[in-house]
Amino acid sequence: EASSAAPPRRPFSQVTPADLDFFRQLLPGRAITDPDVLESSNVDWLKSVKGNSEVLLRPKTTDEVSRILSYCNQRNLAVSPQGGNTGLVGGSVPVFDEIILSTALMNQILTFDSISGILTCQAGCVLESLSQYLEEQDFIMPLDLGAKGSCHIGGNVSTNAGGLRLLRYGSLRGTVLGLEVVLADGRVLNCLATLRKDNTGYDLKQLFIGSEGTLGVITAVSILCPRKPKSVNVAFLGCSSFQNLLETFQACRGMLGEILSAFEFLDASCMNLLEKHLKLTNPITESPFYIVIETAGSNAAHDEEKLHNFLEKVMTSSLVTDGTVATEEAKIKALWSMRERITEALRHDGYTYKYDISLSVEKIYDLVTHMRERLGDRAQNVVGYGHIGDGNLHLNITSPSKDPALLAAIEPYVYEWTSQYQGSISAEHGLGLKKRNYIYYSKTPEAVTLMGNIKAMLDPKGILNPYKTLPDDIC
Ligand code: FAD
Ligand code: 2HG
Ligand code: ZN
Repeated sequence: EASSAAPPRRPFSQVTPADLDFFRQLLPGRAITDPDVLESSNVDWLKSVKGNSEVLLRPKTTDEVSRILSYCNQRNLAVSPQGGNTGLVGGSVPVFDEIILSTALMNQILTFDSISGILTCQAGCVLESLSQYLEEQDFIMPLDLGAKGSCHIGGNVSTNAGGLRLLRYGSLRGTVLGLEVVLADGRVLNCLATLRKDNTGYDLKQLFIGSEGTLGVITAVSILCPRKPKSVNVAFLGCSSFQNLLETFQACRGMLGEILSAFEFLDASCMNLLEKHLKLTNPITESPFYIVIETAGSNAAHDEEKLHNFLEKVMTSSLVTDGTVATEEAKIKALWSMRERITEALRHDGYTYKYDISLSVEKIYDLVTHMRERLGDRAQNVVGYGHIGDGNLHLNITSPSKDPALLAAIEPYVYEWTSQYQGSISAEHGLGLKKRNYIYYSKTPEAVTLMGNIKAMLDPKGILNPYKTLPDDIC
């Protein structure tokens, strides 16, 4: 892609046999050079960015991470931190020969306090494993996303992932209470507090949330977890227009109030892809738009009554044309997969140009309509879905293969359009390699310069995840 094209390799050292000896001694059996294993760690989930690293390190402890970074910093060796490698902006894989530092073996739960609901764990714990662990104790993770089976909590924090429950439990900037981070020179920064309130000076952990591995390697996380709701309902509804969908959202907020835990949408083009590529069956009659509403509460009768009243209202007023409701787990899961598996369906549809924007919710779908008109037959599919409750649209455009002419018709138009309405060009996925140079569409030059100053202070040699997040003119 135009701007994601890799910049020239910076003058880092190259890994020598002596370096390999050091790593092998430090991490017996866990300094991997087998090309078959490296192959998958060098490529991102979308298979759109491919690095050429010859070393994959799998530390188990914070001390090992500290020794690795201290050594790499002295030797001027670049490092690309990697969690579950599900990131969507080319941030999790090396661009050239950066050493891959994986958290895959840092998967220990450290403590869980069942009174406060505070979980402390290593960064490499898989999100779904944490959810399973917590559910046994009647708690849940405050975040959930389609990549839960692979993504690591450290990767989630490093991208400040939003996901499907943000509407209810807020962003990781609120639920993460503490972090342990290894800085570029190997120093361990212990900010692993487990306090709801702590206004002693600057909140340093916030710097590492969403900084995509460019400022430090997160080794442990403490996070505030909600109680497991006793009653969960999911409604899958059809709407004849986006305007009706917005009005349904308004009604939903008013009538479901505190039990609303998700309000997500997909358009008919997404449904076609789910049917075509994943053989999923539309549970209701065909509609231009579909909504997934989840309620989570503590009293089934109360929740069901509220949901019933809401559904009656939106159906009698024709805001919603058809719908189905699930209360048992298997059906809830099936309905959720209509939303969670769109990204997977898109991957089967060819090369995908992905946009992840946030904007005032009334305007948000205009972009999809504009792009369909603008691109006509040049695009294979133009689809819109996302987190309506958070004002976050996922616009995805597919073509049979990479298509520079199509790309030129999409970018920078999409970014200009978003910027014109003061939107964000990356609502929840980050900038990584692919979007780093578009940062100015959402941030002022002064802000970006200050980001560069922070990077220079924390990582003066620039060894941590080079070519990512910050634009090429900054570092
Ligand atoms: P990786 O992909 O391995 O890494 C992501 C970034 O974090 C990279 O820059 C990497 O260098 C850095 N990093 C990883 N671990 C560390 C660490 N310990 N310390 C420092 N830096 C680190 N995102 C959303 O926000 N909401 C969604 O709903 C959502 N759904 C998704 C659904 C699917 C099917 C897929 C494939 C992706 C989805 N994503 C979503 C993208 C999302 O960013 C990631 O899934 C997740 O947060 C990344 O975690 P990971 O462990 O895979 O990190
Ligand atoms: C989602 O909400 C993810 O499903 C992925 O953030 C979005 O693939 C995408 O564009
Ligand atoms: Zn999303």
